[in-house]
Amino acid sequence: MNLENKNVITLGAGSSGRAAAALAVSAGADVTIHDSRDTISDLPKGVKAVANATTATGNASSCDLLVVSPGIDGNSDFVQSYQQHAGEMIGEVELAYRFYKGRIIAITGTNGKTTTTEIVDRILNHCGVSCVPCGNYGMPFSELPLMGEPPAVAALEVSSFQLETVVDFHPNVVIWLNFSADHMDRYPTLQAYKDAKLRVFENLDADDHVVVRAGEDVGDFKASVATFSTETNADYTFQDGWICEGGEKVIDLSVTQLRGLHNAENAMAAYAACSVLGVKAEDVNEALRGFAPPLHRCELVRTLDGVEYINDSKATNLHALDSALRSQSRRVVLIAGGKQKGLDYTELLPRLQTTTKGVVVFGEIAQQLAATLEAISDTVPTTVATSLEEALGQARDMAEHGDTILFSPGTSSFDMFSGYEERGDCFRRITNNLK
Ligand code: UMA
Repeated sequence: MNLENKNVITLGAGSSGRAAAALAVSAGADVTIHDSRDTISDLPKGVKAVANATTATGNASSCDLLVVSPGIDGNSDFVQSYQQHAGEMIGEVELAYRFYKGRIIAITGTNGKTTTTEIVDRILNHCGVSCVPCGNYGMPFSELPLMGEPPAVAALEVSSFQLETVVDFHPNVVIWLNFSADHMDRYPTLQAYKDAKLRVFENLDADDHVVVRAGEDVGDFKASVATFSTETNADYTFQDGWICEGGEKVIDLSVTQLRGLHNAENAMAAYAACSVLGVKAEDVNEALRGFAPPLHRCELVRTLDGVEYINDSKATNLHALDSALRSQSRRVVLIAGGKQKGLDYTELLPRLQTTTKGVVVFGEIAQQLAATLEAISDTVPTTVATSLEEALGQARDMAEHGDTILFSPGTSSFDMFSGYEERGDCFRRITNNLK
């Protein structure tokens, strides 16, 4: 892409907006970051900034290229005020794609993206293929083309927000892990959320590869397909702690710290995608020895008085919460709740009835959630807490030796925290201070 002397506006001064701006400057563009915040710090060299940006600022601005950060809704008046005088509008992932020369494994799905991204990264680097995890997790994709020696492969976690604004984006391998409701505060319908995600397939051709969970409805595309499943027939299946390929045991997950069937699926998908690049099962076995998933994903914080404390703060939607419940082998006291983002926990009531002995709810959604849980109150009592500290105290009162206190909120954290990491760190800190 030729950006020499082009006028570029990047919307959003977060990590992706700043990385996109740096990339555009390096390509010779005249770049300004616009953000509705009143101060913009850490500007890349050569980039100008406009703070306090509004639709009025957008109406008065024009550019050759508008690059929108994923967290800013492309349908908002804010973005549209800029788009009307922009030669082209794309997202940060599309911009990075136009400059990155390596191969791309694009990893999407509602849950498990980050763990899968980490496993791909671990396998490939162990097998001598340079790889960097990036995108929705790790560094913004736009940082890769600017590296002195860009990696041969980008393990690119892509969110629906990032996929909304792709145009030519064409990964070599796509992993589709799963799909369920999320981000209903951004999308008008579940189908709109899915349509955004499905855009990952739109430029594939016959030389490309798709790794998809068996039974997922992902429509038609041109690429070869490999399926995985812990439940049904597939190219990759799971038996006695082993990933099986064509029915034969090939990867031993018992030597890793990956717990639960959802993590087995993440590992299968990662292995299948790396196989496309020619890695051998024996090298993957070596690569995964001791592998632990990233923090905040069913992370065992400690065991106190025979009670396990598990931090699953990354569970920001109901599918993730359901997966966490499914993978517990002990009776659970659940701590759930957080931001009100239009999710209905009713669908989880049968699972809660079979797995939990009590629930503590907290956050913006607490009262609504307590009302939903009223339907199972004869077997699963619910209490309401006003803080995470209080929630842990109440959960501790309910738990007995041999139980698990599972912190798996099922929704986002932004009502009380800056993100799921801060929320999980807070849970870990309080837990570690318990006497
Ligand atoms: N902003 C405005 N006007 C608005 C809205 C926001 O100016 O109307 C500004 C904010 O003031 C802020 C900036 O936009 O300065 C934030 O942009 P952003 O939300 O895109 O944040 P980034 O820091 O660029 O982070 C984004 C992703 N964030 C989101 O998709 C919400 C990060 O994913 C990603 O890691 C990063 O780019 C690098 O690629 C985070 C995330 O929560 C982890 N993702 C969602 C999820 O996983 O559920 C999809």
